[in-house]
Amino acid sequence: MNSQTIFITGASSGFGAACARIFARPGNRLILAARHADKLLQLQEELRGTAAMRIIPLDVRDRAAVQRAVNELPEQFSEVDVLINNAGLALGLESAHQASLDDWDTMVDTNIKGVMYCTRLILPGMVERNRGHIVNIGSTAGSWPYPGGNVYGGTKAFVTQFSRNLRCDLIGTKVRVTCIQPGMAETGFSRTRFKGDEEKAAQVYAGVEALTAADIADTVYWAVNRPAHVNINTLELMSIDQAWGPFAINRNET
Ligand code: NDP
Ligand code: 8X3
Repeated sequence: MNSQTIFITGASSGFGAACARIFARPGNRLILAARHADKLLQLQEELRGTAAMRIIPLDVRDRAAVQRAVNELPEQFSEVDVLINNAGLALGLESAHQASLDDWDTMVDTNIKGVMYCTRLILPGMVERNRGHIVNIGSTAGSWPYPGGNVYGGTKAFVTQFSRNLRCDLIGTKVRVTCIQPGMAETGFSRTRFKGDEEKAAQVYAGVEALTAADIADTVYWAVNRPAHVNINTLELMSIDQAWGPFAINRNET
């Protein structure tokens, strides 16, 4: 396998950290971005001696900061081969009439705008080199509705359609685009969704053999390492313990 430069957003936890681990191979260069620099430093320490690594404390909602991060990449890291747009979150599970507008703003700013900024700022180099791969982390929530999924699911539907539209724009180049859509996976996701309530977060996975972060990283790695002429467009995966339910029916009293 050729050596690659891989830019991973949300590398401080869950899928992003697992992607860092799987791509940490000799010859590769990893750019690990997230807000929590302490966790990135820990990961860098864990992976010492594997790949070349650059950590970037970054809030993907901050367009100017994303621009700076890309502009200031040292030469060795400047030709990004793989961008993994993974940073993202769900906040709350309330119905639309009760949910927090601040939470909605944060999800839109992170899951939509963060993906837009990183893609728009890294993509020109890929097109210029006629080489690259953008992997967007969508979700089953972007295709399948559930109560309380309102804006989170909406942001992930954006990720799916943005990925497809990128493919249309990039036809004629060798730049690939993949949208990975995982179902429930046990990471920091539910802790964040329930704002630090560990008990509520644990209930989500109780008795379920959920997907793991390593499962997702393995899938990303597989998609990226297909032959250069093969583009995995969309890939949905779930735990064997998860499936769809029936439509909800409201039965009125007779
Ligand atoms: P985690 O909470 O474990 O990780 C989320 C990552 O996103 C963290 O590294 C966090 O880093 C980063 N992040 C959040 N906000 C920002 C921001 N503004 N700027 C930069 N980084 C940010 O959850 P997962 O690993 O599960 O989530 C990763 C992605 O996978 C998300 O997009 C999520 O929506 C998606 N997903 C998750 C599923 C699941 O069931 N777990 C299923 C389907 C999709 P930091 O806080 O340091 O900034
Ligand atoms: C995360 C999976 O089902 O909690 O995207 O929305 S779910």
